[in-house]
Amino acid sequence: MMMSEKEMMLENTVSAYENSLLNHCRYSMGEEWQQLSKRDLFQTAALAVRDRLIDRLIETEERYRQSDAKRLYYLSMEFLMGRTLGNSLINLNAYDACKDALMKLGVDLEEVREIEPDAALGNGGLGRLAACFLDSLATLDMPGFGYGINYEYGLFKQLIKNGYQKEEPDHWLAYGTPWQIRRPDETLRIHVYGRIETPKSKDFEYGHLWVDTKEILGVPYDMPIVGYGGRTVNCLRLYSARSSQEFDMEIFNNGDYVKAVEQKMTSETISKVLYPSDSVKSGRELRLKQEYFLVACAVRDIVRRYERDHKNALSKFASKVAIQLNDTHPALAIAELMRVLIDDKDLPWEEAWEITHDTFAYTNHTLLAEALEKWPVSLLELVVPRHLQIIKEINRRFLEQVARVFPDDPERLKRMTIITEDGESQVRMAHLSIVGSHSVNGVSELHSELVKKSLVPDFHELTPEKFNNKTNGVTQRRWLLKANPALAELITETIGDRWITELEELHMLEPYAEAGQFQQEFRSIKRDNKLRLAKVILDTNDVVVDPDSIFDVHIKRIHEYKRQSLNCMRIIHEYLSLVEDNQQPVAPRTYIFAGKAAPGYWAAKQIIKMINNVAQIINNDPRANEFMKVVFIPDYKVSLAEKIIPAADISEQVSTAGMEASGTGNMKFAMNGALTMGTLDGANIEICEEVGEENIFIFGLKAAEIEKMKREKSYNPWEYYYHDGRIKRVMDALNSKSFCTDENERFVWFYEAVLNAGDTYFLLADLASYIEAQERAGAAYLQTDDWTGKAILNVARTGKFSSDRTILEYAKEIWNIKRYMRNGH
Ligand code: 26V
Repeated sequence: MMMSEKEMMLENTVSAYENSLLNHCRYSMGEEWQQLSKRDLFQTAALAVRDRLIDRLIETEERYRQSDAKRLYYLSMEFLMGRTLGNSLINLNAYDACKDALMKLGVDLEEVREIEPDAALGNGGLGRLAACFLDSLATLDMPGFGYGINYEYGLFKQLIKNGYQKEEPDHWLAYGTPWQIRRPDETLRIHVYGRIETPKSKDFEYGHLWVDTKEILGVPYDMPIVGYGGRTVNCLRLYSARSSQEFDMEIFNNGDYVKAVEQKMTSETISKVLYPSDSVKSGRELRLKQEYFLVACAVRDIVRRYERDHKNALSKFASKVAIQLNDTHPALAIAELMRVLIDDKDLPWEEAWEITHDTFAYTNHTLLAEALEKWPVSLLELVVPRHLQIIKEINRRFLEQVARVFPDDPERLKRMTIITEDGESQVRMAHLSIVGSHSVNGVSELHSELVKKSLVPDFHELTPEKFNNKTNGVTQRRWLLKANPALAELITETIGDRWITELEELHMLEPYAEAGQFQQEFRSIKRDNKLRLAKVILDTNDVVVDPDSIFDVHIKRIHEYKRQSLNCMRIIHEYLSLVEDNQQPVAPRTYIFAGKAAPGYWAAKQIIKMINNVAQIINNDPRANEFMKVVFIPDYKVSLAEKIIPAADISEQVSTAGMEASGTGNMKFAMNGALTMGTLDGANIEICEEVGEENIFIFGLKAAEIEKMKREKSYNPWEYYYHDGRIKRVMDALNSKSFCTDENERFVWFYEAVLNAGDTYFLLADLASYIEAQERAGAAYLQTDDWTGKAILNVARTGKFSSDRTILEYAKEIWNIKRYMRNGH
């Protein structure tokens, strides 16, 4: 007799885990328990968890299929997943069962978890957002799936040598990963290069032939994504590039064995390495091939799945499929879907266009000019000639439409064209994304306004209904429940556990903000977290820090606009006030930095060096010792963030107003009871609205003020320099030998960039206001009960910033997808 689904599913009891562990030890690892190395132990535990994920993955897919559910596909070049073991156990509600089973076998789960390498398949905010979204989709029982690239090398490992960043490869797949299920049967053949042959017959209007192409195989690997409660397991499908056997054989048969192998290696480089830059434009052929590879695999897989479930009815495609473009990186998907519908499915242009436009939606994540993708027409011609042809036709029709609405306005056509003609001809991927989508969203209220008013005002004027805002969020399962188990437990004891899936419930903590007992427990948890971090700092930096000092934390990618340098200037100011003016800071502080610089971003790397030099001088000055310490913790990544954020008292969010699209770290800190020191930028504005002005430290110029100063060219940094002795002293120190421990004139570039090159990031304009806000924060910290109350209110009022809320908005307003609960839930 067949077993029912339910009977087949593995249980989450201690004894079931013990069984699984011992089974995998023997039959997957081929070892005896005592013989397992640390890494083997991780592998074994992961396999036991994976079995359970697979049971539920199969059940979930069946549920969606039976309901003929509309599906959302999230296309992203980056998914910054971090570690999976602890997170999956928590979401399966099996953490204690697995922990106890391991304990019975003499093993500590916490230690095993530390072995797992981070899946660092992303650079920063954009990639981590994608990971938080997948967690929310699964938790909400929604059919949402990720498509990405299975990079063999994730984001580089950062070492700090002599104060400088050094990069090392992150071969995270070196030992394989238990979290991926290889699906060779679903391998796809992708075509690149080649040329277009125009057939003679006229009735074949767009059906040109794309011939002489090279073929690459896309092999899918599925990572199960379990939602909280374990009911739903969705998946993230990552593609590895492999060479196509036939093609290699052809060269091989011609007798050139070495060339055949060479060819094989070239195909496989496509999924070799994640581009480590999050803004500086690359324009490189390999990056283009990566973007196209993702898009070609995803679109074909999506169409295939649709056709499997809906025989011969492509006209209904957009009612069953939504595709979200995570920035413009996968924008070629628009051309690829058009190509499939026209060339492979023989649909007329108009019909194909309607389907495409109704299927796609685009999220913009940055206004920085240098991060807006443009691809040279000549490169597209080489790599994807058929797609270029399609883009040209999209553009021709689009400009015709614009000219109808705004006749006799050639300047407007120039501003709006997808393909620029002046100088080197280029395709503007943002324009393509807007034209090919029915929705365009920014990631915070301010940012979405700026998208409409400054980035693409002409597009907003043409199709205002497309534009909308979806303020980012983060998953409280990873960033509170998992990262801060003690605080999570205190919250659950106090208000119950519904906050885990409905973060607005945290409001129920408000009445406890001033309660003595609660405050005391809250403080003691924060102190434990600080102790735990102090230990990490001792291990990595060999610096002793005081857990009773203010932990003032600035962690994120290193970027000039994020202004780690502003923080650094403020620290120098505080240090000089101490040693030269004998002015002691009101409360001792530990300044904590972490973050990676793009390997080719010189200024960002110099900022790392500056922080490390300042750290060295200050940490070795006995006069400063009891008041301040500065540490730069190397190799920032998701698993390190999970240790740092719960230990923070102050969260530094100090970008030049108007430049940080949203920020998501800001939300994680507030959720863990750190007070934000921030400018009115990105989501800081909304955090301020939620937590209240009295529970946040806001300083600096506003976006509109900066915009005005830029427009009127009225900003002169020298005025601030001469007008404020504190500012002059800091700048002069950087221009002198004071912080050049080893190399003279190391920071003269900075003095020049700020004073003689216009101070692009308005550092001097904001420094005085920043210093004053920090003094207020220092004084406030001494009012222990008040401070704790503010910290608790920050936790209580961050309900809005759950990615569950964000996903529900996308689902309702853009994707039109629903929840599909398992029977009985
Ligand atoms: C651009 C490029 C250009 C070509 C090379 C590779 C590459 C990789 C990434 C990017 C764009 C990065 C944009 C980004 O990460 N934006 C961040 O998105 C977060 C999530 O919405 C948001 O919180 C941050 O404020 C925003 O900076």
